[in-house]
Amino acid sequence: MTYCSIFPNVDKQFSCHYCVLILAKEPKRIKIRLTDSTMAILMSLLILTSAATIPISSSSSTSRLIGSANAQTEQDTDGDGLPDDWEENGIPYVGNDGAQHRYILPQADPNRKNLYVEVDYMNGHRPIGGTTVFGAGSAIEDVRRAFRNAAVSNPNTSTGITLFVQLDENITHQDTTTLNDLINNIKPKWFGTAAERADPNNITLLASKRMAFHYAIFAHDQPGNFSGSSGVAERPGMDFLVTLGAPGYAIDPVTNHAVGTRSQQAATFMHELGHNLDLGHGGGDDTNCKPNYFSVMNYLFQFPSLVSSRPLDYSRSALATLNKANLNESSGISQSTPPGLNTTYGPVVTGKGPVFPIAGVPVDWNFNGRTTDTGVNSDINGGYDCGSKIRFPGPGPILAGFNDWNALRYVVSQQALAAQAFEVPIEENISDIRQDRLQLLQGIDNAIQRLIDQSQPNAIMLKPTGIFDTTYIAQLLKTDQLEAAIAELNKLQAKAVAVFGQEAANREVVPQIQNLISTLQQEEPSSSSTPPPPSHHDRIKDRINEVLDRHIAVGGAHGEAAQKIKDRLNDGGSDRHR
Ligand SMILES: [Ca+2]
Ligand SMILES: [Ca+2]
Ligand SMILES: [Ca+2]
Ligand SMILES: [Ca+2]
Ligand SMILES: [Zn+2]
Ligand SMILES: [Zn+2]
Repeated sequence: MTYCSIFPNVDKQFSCHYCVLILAKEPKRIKIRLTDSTMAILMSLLILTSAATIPISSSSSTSRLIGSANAQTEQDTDGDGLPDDWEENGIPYVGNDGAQHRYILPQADPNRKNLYVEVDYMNGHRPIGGTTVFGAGSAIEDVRRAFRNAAVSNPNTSTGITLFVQLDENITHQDTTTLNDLINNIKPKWFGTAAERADPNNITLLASKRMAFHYAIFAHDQPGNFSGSSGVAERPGMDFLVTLGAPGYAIDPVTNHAVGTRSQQAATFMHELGHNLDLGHGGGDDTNCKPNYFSVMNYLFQFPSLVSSRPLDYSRSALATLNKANLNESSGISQSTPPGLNTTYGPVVTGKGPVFPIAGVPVDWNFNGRTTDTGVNSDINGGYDCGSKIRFPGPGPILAGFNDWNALRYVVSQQALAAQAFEVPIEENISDIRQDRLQLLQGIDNAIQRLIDQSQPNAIMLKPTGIFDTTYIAQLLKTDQLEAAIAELNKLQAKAVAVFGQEAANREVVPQIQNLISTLQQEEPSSSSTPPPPSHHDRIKDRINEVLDRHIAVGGAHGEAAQKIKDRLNDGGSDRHR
């Protein structure tokens, strides 16, 4: 397992690339395990004391009663990690009353795959759905649909997975949250519904629930160099965070709080859940930005910020392996499932990519205008935001295809969780989304240069006039002035058509311009032309200041005390949040 450490002083551009290894022997993690084993002892005691009323003949049936790891050896017809008995009758547990109870799994079917997630959300971060101006759709429903349409077959002859998302409760807002916070502080307090936690048998009830339910928090942001990262998850595991509250993510106009777009929420939820289900950024491996791996796990396709038409999906088939040291152009990228998906390859450098071919057709890997070369050596997944060494373009030249849906590990037992070390990569970041725009513009520059090189001398004459200079567009993109950028891109396209003709422009550059316009239209970021509205933290601070001012006005010792509090409040910097 790769060990990746946190680098304290890093270029912001790379701040999302790091991994942190959460060791199983990390003290707080151990605390959880102790709690679990204490719980197991407690449950065993409860079972022993109730032996008179419940027939128990061996320790193995004890285990089964409390739904331990032995459950894995029980019949699981549909292979979703939930024994048939749990799906038919509920997960068994013994309560304080000594009686056996069952935790009923909603919608469970022993002949169709089920997956369970409880979602709590920090104040202001309720997943988008139905009630906001972001649209009538729901981010969670987008993900449920993707699972319903999954490329997996079931014993009852249906296809797909029933994803049950329990959108539960609003929890206390905190500016930054780590995965360790989630595991050690938030989950013990907030896992389960209020009613479940109030149940007299809540300890064993919740222990049962957590054997089937993943736990997700829609939180604000992550600390330090992780700030701006879209999420974080155990791989494999049962817990994950979605963090789209950093400055620059789309703002909910009702609350004036950054929360991300519906598309970013759905994509990040599915990406982090994918890590829980044991997917890496390359599917079975961590090689990132593979053009032959069509999955929301791949940074090329997590957000629709590079390939605007990318489906919200895990990969449905394993495409042919690509060897960066020995590429065959006529073979291109093998056909995708569904066929004809848009992909992208690089390297993203002057004169090369990104370009956007579809799967199943020959590819000009070396950018020489022909698609007949063999033995090409080119860093085709390089130069993207996963193209640097720490972003895992891969240790060698081999880019393997992978079928995600066939490889999912649905639930991970508490014992397995406790025993493993987690490798936690830092995820796609708001600065990556901005960087993607510039990379798309780089692709447009390169395409125009190819058109100039291929075209008539009179077109070459146009080169020094600078009519295809994109510096101004780059400036607009860097400052989030996306509407103005779209207008300029439309002008650029009209110029390209006028100079090079419709056919050549359509071949090289119009699809690239349209792709960039489409990604910008989907991003709905805050406009930099209007200052960002104050966060709710700042508004609360303003209210406290108002109250303190009234006390200060009273004067005397009372006023002085209030003044001291006010000084401390305003020294203690909510700067980081703004
Ligand atoms: Ca099952
Ligand atoms: Ca099932
Ligand atoms: Ca809860
Ligand atoms: Ca070629
Ligand atoms: Zn927030
Ligand atoms: Zn990831």
